[in-house]
Amino acid sequence: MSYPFSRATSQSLRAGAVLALVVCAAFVMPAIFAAAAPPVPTVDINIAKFAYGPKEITITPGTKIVWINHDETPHTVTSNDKSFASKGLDTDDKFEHTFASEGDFGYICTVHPFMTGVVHVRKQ
Ligand SMILES: [Cu+2]
Repeated sequence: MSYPFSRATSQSLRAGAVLALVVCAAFVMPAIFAAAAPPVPTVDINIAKFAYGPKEITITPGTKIVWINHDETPHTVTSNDKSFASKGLDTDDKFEHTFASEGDFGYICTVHPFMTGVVHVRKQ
């Protein structure tokens, strides 16, 4: 009499199939949504010769700025309103900040306060 055995096998196969579907959905669905999400617009600001380049920039909300220190000297990116602040950036170090809302964000290098920059965030 193999009926009870095959019934149990069938049930465990079905359970396995359901589990496989759940696992598949858990891993594949987020990937689909991630692929559908638009990429975050990104702008680089270079730090070189004790200056931010460009020193002044206008972006739209949701844009990410990446500051890159090309100098041999450490610099920081420290906003006047303290809404963002990097650590000391060594050569080739990067600091990034995504600007969610509109405003004018002035910033300085705390090591060299004569180094200033400003980010204007404006809806188009
Ligand atoms: Cu500096």
